[in-house]
Amino acid sequence: MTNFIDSPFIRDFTKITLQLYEHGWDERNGGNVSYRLTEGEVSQYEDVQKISRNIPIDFDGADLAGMYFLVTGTGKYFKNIIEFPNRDVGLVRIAEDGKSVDIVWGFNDGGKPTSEFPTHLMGHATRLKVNPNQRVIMHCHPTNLIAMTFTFPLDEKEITKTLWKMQTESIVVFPDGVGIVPWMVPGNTEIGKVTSDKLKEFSSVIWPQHGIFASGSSIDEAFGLIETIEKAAEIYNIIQATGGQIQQTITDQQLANLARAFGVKPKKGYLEV
Ligand code: 2HA
Ligand code: ZN
Repeated sequence: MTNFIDSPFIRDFTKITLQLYEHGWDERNGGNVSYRLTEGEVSQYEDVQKISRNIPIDFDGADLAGMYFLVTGTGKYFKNIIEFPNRDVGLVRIAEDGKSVDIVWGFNDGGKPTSEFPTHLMGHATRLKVNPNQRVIMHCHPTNLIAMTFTFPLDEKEITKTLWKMQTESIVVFPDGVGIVPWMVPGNTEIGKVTSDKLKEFSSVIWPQHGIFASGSSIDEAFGLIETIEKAAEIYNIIQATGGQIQQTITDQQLANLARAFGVKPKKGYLEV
């Protein structure tokens, strides 16, 4: 029997937290990731059957009772997770009353889940209603996207269409567009409520002058969504930095053609065709 630390879940999780760091999107203790695991996945590992601690959460997670989440710890640095997974990451199970979590693996220095955990849980609950395969919530600080939130109007339709037009791939990866919430203090249930409300219709949400909050059916999907949005923002910023003169772009009709060819549905009312 292998130990959980040697499982593919820890391998995939720690690989991505290192990549997020290496992209420069999770400086210091910036960012947080949570990954829903099933009972069947967890029960293969004998060393996750025991509850080491129970800690209260600032959120009523009754809808998620019994679910398991692998989650980054509060104050932990993404650059270190690969080296100290059982210290910087924990596997938690939402307790029956939904008001606390049982730590069943990790956080072995007395740590606890990220300050954004209530927001993650609200996000999981919302996205599970949209997509039964929902597994991952990923928050990070992508440089170009943050920069764009200083110079671009914070309008969902405008920013989505601009990001769609920055590269052919965009509309195929995020046909549902990108949501935006107002600037808010992070790490509390208020930003959680506003963000999860947006996640009803968008798979990712921009936190202006802060970063992005993205969801997905897998670690690769959530990461790929962020990568694609950030790449589009980078192209936008390069265009601005090189004079901003657009000679040609992808038209709304071309975006519609792309969506049809790839079998995706662009957000209703966004394309003028
Ligand atoms: O975990 O990124 O938004 C640190 C953050 C909070
Ligand atoms: Zn953050």
